[in-house]
Amino acid sequence: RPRVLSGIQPTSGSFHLGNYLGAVQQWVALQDANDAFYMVVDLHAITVEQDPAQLRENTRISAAQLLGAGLDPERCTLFVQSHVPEHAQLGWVMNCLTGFGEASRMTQFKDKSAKQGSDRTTVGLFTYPVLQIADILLYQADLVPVGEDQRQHLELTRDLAERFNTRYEPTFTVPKAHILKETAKILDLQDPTAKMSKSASSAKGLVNLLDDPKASAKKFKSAVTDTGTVVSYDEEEKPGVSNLLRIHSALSGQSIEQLVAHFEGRMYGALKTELAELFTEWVTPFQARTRTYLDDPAELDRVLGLGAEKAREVASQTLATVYDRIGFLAPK
Ligand code: AQP
Repeated sequence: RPRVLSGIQPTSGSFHLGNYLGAVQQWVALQDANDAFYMVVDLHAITVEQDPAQLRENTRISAAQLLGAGLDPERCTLFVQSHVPEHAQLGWVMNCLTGFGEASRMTQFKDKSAKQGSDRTTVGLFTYPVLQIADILLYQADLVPVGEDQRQHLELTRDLAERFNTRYEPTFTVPKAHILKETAKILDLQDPTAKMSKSASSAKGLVNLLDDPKASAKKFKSAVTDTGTVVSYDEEEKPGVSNLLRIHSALSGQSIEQLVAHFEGRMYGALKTELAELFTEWVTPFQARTRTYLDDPAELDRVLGLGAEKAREVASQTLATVYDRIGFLAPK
């Protein structure tokens, strides 16, 4: 069975709708036909300053949301990145194989560091894509389900896998990004030229899954569209309406064509109201399931403990092979 690997940061407690539709929904869909490994990437979270108690809490909340969204620990391996020390270990090796210039070309780093200023930007934020390379290669992943913003990092991962395989000997599977066109870039509800993002979106543009559903419903109803009235799909001319149609389609399972036909003769308000209802119907049981895991910390710890054990079995083998191939003396 193909191997799947992906991760999500525990930085803000609640995931947002972009995280869910761009990544987590795919994770759930891929867990049956594949050997899937999913993790809460707390090592990545500390590339920006975190409050320790909050980070611990957010890591639990993130794992609970993944289970609430439908990951089943019987059908996939769910773990916390820092529970598997091989990530940091292979990360160092990959740092030493990555060119400073090629890492400097990562647009996500350029954008984020420009916003933060160089004194507040950590070296960790700079090498974050390199740690991500280690995350993926440790598991010999074939497929990495992510949103569009990760495409460039996946290209770098492929380059580094090939570089290692050529410089030493074939060791790593060269992974492919699994990016679904329709949900790869969910847009800010108030600024449909920008992606929905926890750090850049305004409160009204960002739909957090754990917020009061009534507040989220209001955000859909006041989403920015355009001055037209006809509900049709046109990413250039109607980015706001098209974004709402893509979200509806991903939540309802109906195609965009079916939705356009369904809304024929009705105005944007009808789409917004229906989407608000659809989201509420989905998010209410999601929140209840998430809460049951949060209310049972012993069960959550058990799931994450088992996951880390399964992950380490694979990760430690890969790391041992890598250490041998690069010429580290084995301890006796
Ligand atoms: N708007 C989005 N549309 C589709 N997919 C998205 N992802 C993030 N935003 C969107 C995908 O979610 C997964 C987890 O991402 P992460 O843990 O790296 O979260 P993030 O990138 O920190 O989320 P933000 O909101 O994008 O954070 P900031 O604002 O800090 O940059 C990934 O697969 C990502 O592609």
